[in-house]
Amino acid sequence: MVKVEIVRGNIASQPDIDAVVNAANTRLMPGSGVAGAIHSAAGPGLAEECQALAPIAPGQAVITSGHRLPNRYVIHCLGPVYGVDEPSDQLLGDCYRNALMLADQHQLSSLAFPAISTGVFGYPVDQAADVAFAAIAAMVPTLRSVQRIRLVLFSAPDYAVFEAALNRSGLASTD
Ligand code: AR6
Repeated sequence: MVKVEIVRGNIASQPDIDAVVNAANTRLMPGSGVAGAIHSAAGPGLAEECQALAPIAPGQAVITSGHRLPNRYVIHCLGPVYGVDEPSDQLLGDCYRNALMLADQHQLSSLAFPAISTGVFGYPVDQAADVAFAAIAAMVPTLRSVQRIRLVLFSAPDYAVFEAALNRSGLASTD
């Protein structure tokens, strides 16, 4: 049974989770928003490890260790720039699918995502939420190791949008 949950908070402060997902840039370097929070909490060792894995393409995911984060791993996903990288819904779904596949391959039991592409990359939050939960719902039956999937929303309005989408998706747990 896979539990899908949403919380309001900071992706860099999820100590009970095996891997956090970074809303990365193609060079896997520190940036603003999620990438800034993750790299500053992880320390410079993360950017050093990332150098060998860059560049990545929209929809792709790569895994590194968590360095000084409270998590064992970081899974870096490059979301689509809305209106530029097309088809954007497919590419955004690929981020969630590829991150979940990597987590399962590494036998992780829990993974936390931010709302990929909804900041600097301009993806409308309501559409991004539906894409995220559709991709997660399609992956859940294939997962062997992952048991907990958390979406971490920074703002109260984004949390409300993701809460409504989670309820529509049929993934909301009943406990
Ligand atoms: N924890 C959780 N969510 C956050 C946090 C945080 N600490 N900070 C921001 N958000 P963004 P993108 C929310 O811009 O759109 C970077 O500079 C934010 O409110 O981080 O995929 C990279 O280097 C928004 O809803 O990611 C790339 O160049 C969501 O997380 C580019 O921006 C994603 O915002 C990636 O853009």
